[in-house]
Amino acid sequence: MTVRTISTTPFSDQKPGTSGLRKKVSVFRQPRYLENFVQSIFDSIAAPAGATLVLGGDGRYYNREAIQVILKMAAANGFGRVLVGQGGILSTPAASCVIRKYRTFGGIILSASHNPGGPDGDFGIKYNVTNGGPAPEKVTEAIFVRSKTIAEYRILDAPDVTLDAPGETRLGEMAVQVIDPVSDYAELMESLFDFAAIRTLLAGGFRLKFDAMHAVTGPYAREIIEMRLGAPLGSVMNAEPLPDFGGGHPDPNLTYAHDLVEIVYGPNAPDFGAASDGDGDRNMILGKGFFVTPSDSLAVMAANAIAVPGYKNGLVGIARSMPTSAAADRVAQALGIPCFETPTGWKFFGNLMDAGKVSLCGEESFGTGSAHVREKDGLWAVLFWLNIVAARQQSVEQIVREHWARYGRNVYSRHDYEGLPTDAANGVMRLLHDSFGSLVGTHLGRRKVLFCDDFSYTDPVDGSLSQGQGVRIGFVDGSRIVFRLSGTGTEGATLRIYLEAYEPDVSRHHLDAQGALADLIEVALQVSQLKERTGRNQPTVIT
Ligand code: VG1
Ligand code: CO
Repeated sequence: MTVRTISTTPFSDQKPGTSGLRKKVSVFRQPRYLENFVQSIFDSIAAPAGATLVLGGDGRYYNREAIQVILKMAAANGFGRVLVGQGGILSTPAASCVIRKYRTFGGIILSASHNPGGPDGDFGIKYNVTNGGPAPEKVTEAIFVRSKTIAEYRILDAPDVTLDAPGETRLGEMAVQVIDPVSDYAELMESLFDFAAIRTLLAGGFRLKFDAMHAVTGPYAREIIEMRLGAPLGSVMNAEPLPDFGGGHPDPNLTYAHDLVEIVYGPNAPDFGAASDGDGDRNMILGKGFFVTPSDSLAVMAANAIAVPGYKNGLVGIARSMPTSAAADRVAQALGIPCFETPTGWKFFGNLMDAGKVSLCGEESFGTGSAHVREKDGLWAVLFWLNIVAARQQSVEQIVREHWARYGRNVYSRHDYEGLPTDAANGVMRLLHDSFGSLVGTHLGRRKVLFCDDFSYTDPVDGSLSQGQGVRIGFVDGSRIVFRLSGTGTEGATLRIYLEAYEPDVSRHHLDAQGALADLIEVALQVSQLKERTGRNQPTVIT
C-alpha cells in the first residue's frame, strides 16, 4: 500500500461555523472538498506520529464514504490508531466520551447535527481536541487559514475497511479498531445516575416516550432506556437511524418533533416525553401536555443536582450561553456559586470545565451537559430529568411550577427566521448596530432601554477574546431582546430573535409565553424593521 500525495487547490469557503464545517452534501461531494478540509485539520493540529484518533458520525447520507476517505488519510498522515464506531456510527457525546476515556489525541465527528440529511440535505465535519470537546476558535481559525493555502493532501492507496463488526484491522501501518458505539457511553451513564430508582419508577407505571427522530440516538436509547432501565419495548420511537432521517428534520423542538408532540399533548399521554437531534447532543423535555424550555431545564437541573448520584456533592459553577435565559443565574445565586455567560456554541464551555470552574452548562437551543464529557449530551439530560422525577416523585409540570414559585419565572421564547436572503439579514443586523447610540435611555413600548451592545467575551481561563456574538437590547426592568445570525445554516441566513422577561408573580406563571412576551415581540420587529426588510410576516420556528 502506497501513500499518494495529491495536488489540490483551495476552496474559499471552508470556515467552520458555530459547530464545525456544514455544507450541502453536494458541496462535500465535489472532488477534493472533503480531502482538503481533512488535510487542513491534520496540518493544523500537529498530532505526534503514531497518535490515536476517534472517528464516527451520526450515520447521515455520505457518512460511510467520508469515513473511508478519512481513515485512509489518517493512515497517510502518520496516525497510529483510529477508534471508529461500528458502522461508522458515534453520537457526538459518545465520541467525546471515547476521546476522554481512551485519552486519544482528538477526534473527528461527521455530522450536521439538527440539519436535514439525505442527498439534498446537509453534511458536516468537526474536529474535537484532547479534552473531548469541540476545537476552540484558535484551532478552527488555524484550520480555516490552512484551507486557504492548501496545495496537496495525502491518502493511502488501499481498499475500503470493513466496519460492520467490532475488532481490529490494519490500514498500512495504522490500526483500525472498530468499537461498539454504545457500550462506553452507557457505562458512563450508569456511573452518574440512579438507574435502580429510575427502574423502579418505570416499573411502577410511569410511562415515557423517547423520539430518536430516526437519528443517531436510537441504538443508545434502546440500550439504555429499554434494556437497562426496563421501559417497555416501543418506548423509544423512530429508533432506526436512517441516512435521511426518514425525510424529517432531526431537530428536537415543538415544530420538528411533531410525532412526539402529538402523543404528549394527545389523549392518554405518557408522563414524560423527550427527543434528541441528529447527532445526539440536544434534548427536548416534555411532561404530560407540558413543555420545559431548555433555559428552565438547565435551572431545574441545577437546583436539583444533589438528588443525582453523579452530582451529589453539589456544583462548582454553572455556565450558559448569552442568549439562554437568566433562570440558571438565579439558581447559581441561591447556591452561592458562579454563573458564567459565554457566546453561543459548546466550544466556549470547554476551558471553564477543564479549569474546574463549572459543573453544568446549557444553551437555550436544547443543549445541556456537564463535565462528564465536553459536549452537550441529549440522553444524559433525559436521564438527569428521570432521576429528578424519581427522586421527587412529582410530575414534570409540578417540578417546574414549584421551581418558578421559588425563583420566579424567566418567560422566554426564540423566534427563528430561516433561509432569509443574506443581504436582508445583514441589513437588519447593520441597522441594529447603527441604532445603539440612539436607543439607550429611550422607551420602546412600555419599557426603558438600559443598554445596547454587541456581546463580546473574554475567556477567563486563556484570555482569548470573541467579538460580534449577538446584539443585545437590555431593558431597565430586566427584560431583554437578542438578535443573532446563525452559524450553522447552509441556505441563506437564519436570524434568531431571543426574547426574555422576568415574572416574579406566581399568579401570572400560567400565562402562555407568546402572550406574555407579545409587547417585546412587537418591539423587536419594530427596531429591526424585520418585516419590511425581509418580507417575512412570521417566524419559521417559534420555541
Ligand atoms: C445553533 C445553536 C447553538 C448550538 C449550535 C450547535 O447554532 O443556536 O446554541 O451550539 O447550533 O448545535 P446557531 O449558530 O445556528 O445559532 V448542534 O446540536 O448543531 O451541534
Ligand atoms: Co447536535
